[in-house]
Amino acid sequence: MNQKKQHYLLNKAKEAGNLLKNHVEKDHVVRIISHNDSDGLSSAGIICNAVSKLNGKFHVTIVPRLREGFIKKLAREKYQLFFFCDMGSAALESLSRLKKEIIVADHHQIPDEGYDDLENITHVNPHLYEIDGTKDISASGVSYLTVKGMDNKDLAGLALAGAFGDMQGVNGFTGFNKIILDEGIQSGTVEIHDDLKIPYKNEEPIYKSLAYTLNPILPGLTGDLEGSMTFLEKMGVSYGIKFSDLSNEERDILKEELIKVNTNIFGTVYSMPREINPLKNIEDYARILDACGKNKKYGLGLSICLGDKKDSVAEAQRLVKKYQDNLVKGIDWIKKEGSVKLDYIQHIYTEDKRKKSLMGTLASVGLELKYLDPKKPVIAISKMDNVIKISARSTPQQIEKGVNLGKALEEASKSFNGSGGGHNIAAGAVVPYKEMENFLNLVNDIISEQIKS
Ligand SMILES: [Mn+2]
Repeated sequence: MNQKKQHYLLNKAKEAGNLLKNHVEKDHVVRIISHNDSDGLSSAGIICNAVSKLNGKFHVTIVPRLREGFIKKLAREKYQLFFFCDMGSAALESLSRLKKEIIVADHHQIPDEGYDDLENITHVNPHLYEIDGTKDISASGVSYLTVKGMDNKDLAGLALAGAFGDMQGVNGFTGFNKIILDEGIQSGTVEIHDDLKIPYKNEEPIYKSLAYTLNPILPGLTGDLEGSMTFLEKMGVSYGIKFSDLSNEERDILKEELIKVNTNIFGTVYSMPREINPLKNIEDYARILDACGKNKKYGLGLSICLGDKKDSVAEAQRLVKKYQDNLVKGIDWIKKEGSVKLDYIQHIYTEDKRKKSLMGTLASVGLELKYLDPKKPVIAISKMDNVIKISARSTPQQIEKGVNLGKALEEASKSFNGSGGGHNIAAGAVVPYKEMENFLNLVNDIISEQIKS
């Protein structure tokens, strides 16, 4: 049963891969459009690597959302093949108007209405085969499946980085992600070992690494530089040195104490032995791409994926530092300010430029650290000129009760001339600023319906 579904997805991916190859062989420049997060950047990176390997050319654009206006602009371009990664499944009708051949490699929910087989679109999406696109495969995984048959199994690690970016590896990889992991291990490009799952072990002093640890969350340490210093001082470990410079004995003490804070801190660490630090650690790789995306340095993110390691990584790390600094401040803000509560949802709001790109993360971390009410989905709002950008986050417990944020935001945003959608656990939307109150009330009503039905 399960294997059959997997087989269908693999076949579809292969079909897309063959189409890609045919176009490259005809010397067509592949027009790649992808999303601006680490999954989107990894996806684009995977396709670019595959096209390069075939000695083909590509033209990439990274966007935060697939807007109608942008699709219209694409319709005027002369390319023969458009390849959409990490987006497109919700816009098939519009995309089909591009009239050229189109591949959509996405893992977002597919709207109930509006999916027909459109002749010029090869649509690769796990949801078509009842495979879970929120935890079993990300867009970078779908992209990897598309090109892996062309001698690209070395890209498995990059596919996993994208999965981490979409929070899929947090409790171990399952489904297709596990298959991709096994292929990476087999090809010798991915390794696993048990260790402390803290970021930037070779780059940052330990107290900072601890404060920057989000997966898993470390109560009292995550987002808290002082808390982390005190924690290390108490056990007699110098907080100012890097984890990689600790003695074995110190590492053991630290491990023991951290496990008391959160047992999940010790577990499988995924690495790519052929990469340089910090890309070697696949989760750090994902964090670096994320920082590139959030700072709109898409070219930088892609060049890292494409093999320009040293200079690009150094530049990306400066972005990471800035990002981590803002993150720590943001968590402190959530801790102090909390959220505004409605009956079924809660919201946080900012006009601060430094917080805007962090709101989704702050919502997740706030829920996990219980600075926000873990029983209610968080609607995180950033004001951009005359619209508000929304990142919504829920928890597995809320989903079990029926919460589906992707559907709620899609429906509510449409009612106010906005757009939105995503996954049950995480979703996004954009709506006019003047409709903010109405929008929140409608989301509140929709969530209440979801829970009751
Ligand atoms: Mn994604």
